Amino acid sequence: MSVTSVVEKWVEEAASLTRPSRTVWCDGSKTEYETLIEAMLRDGTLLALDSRSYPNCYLHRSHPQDVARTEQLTFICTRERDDAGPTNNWMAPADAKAKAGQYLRGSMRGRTMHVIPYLMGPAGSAASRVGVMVTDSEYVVASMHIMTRVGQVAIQHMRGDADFIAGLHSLGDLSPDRRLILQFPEEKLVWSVGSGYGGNALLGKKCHALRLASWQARQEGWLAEHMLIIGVEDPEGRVTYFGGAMPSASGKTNLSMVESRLPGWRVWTLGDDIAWMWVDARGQLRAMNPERGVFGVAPNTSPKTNPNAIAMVRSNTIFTNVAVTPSGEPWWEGLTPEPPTGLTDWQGRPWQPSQGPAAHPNSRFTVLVCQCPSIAPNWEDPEGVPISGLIFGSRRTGVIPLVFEAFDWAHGVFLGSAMSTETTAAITGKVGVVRRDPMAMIPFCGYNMADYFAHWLAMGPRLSKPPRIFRVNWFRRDGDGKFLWPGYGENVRILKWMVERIRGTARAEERPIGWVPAPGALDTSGLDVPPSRLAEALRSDAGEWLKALDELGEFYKQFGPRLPEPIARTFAETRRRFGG
Ligand code: SAT
Ligand code: MN
Repeated sequence: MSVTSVVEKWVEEAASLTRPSRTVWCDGSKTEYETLIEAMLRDGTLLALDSRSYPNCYLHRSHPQDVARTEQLTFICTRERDDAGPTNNWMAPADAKAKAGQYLRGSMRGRTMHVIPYLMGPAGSAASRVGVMVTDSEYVVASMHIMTRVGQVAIQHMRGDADFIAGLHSLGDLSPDRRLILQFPEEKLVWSVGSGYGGNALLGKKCHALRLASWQARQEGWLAEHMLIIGVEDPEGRVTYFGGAMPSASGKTNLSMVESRLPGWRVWTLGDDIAWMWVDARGQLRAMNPERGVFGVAPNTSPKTNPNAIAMVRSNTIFTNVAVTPSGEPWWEGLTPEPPTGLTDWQGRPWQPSQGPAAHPNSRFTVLVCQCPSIAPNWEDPEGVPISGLIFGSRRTGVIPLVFEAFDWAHGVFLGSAMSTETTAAITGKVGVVRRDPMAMIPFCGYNMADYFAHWLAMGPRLSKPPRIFRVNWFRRDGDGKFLWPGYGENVRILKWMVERIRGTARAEERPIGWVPAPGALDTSGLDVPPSRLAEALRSDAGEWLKALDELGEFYKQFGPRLPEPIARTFAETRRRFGG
């Protein structure tokens, strides 16, 4: 493989720090993938699953203390603390390197360092970007094969000798005490040590495609977002494209491949986690998925909740931290109504129901997105797809209605900035705690969040027809704790309303928070949701909202004068509309 001298020099530097016994350059070939799998089957890193029902599927069990992203160990390392902003952990670059350097010095002794040139985005796209990561984990190499485009194709897309994000990853000793995930946006650099799991270790994903890409996107005038991309096709065959931001493990993958329950309507999958978006010469927002695979949450994925995902993971899939049946099939909570007998849990122990879940709540499947039955034929279009609507969704038991639409672009940006959500097992820490998560980017925005809001606001005037912005909450419950809306396949009814809003045909009522579906405007045909229950799902209570706005005001305070004026103004207007 021909690489630039800058890449070679950086790889040599990484090797002189970590001291691997050999260095292997990855070419991304099928043979390379198979060789890695065989090696991991031999040393126990992977276990083969039943080859008849799950051909080419494997199970990996991670270290029990390395099962999710660790945000408290994740840092943005800019020269100026203010450039990371109050919502990010910050470390000065020199301090960060000194600290992580201790863990990385000699960390690859006796091991192989794999060099992975990877491309984020489809071949031939001006929006695609290159990364080069090194790692001492074969599991990470195999996962990167699935999640990104590895090999010469990456090098070919470099627009200069130094046009790449450099990523240094080492497992270290996997102890959380010696774990750091460090982003250096000014140096286009990532250092990650001490974790082999997910977004901590597959550096193309959150570290590159969100934290560093969001920094670059701001400088260059585009957006790197924690968003799915879907195309919603109506019965006449017209497709309307949406981007949708939702926090980790809150239904983004399910919505991205949702099987429509409305006759004639269907949803095409283009991406399930990350969208890169830019404004084209005509002022149209366009989006593409920089990834090639899905790293999806297994628990609660079932033929009912996500039939396309179930079909997608029946071959060529790496499962991580799921349980196994006696016949060697993967299993997780929710896959079947009752757990099969004789399960082995995610740590390889015989499972008893009294021990808690058999699969880890953040167990995952890693698989090519093109294996999804609903994959859009144009998902790799180098020009991306035109986006007509943006969706902000979070997980809230109360307060936030099922769906409503922003008055305009700036109001939509305000709604995104106001998002809060109940935490999930995708991050270490307590589950179910409400936390602020603007645009579902709190763990992933690589710079000062106040500047991020300003960047979003500045995109508006550049758009000839700004996408409509919608807020959704599938997770609202009634007084008895029951979900007010059935969700999953029925969410297509909400998407239909959005398409009709974009076309100007769906009716809505003006409320202090935005446009809410008018009675009868949401298609509930054949659905057992009485109008009163729907009204409850759509309700916005002034008392609840004023309290929520107080909490939001507290959150905004930390940004001081850096909070953009239109956000502060829209916040004040919303309070006023509620009589506050
Ligand atoms: O582990 S990841 O960060 O890739 C998954 C997620 O939390 O979205
Ligand atoms: Mn995600």
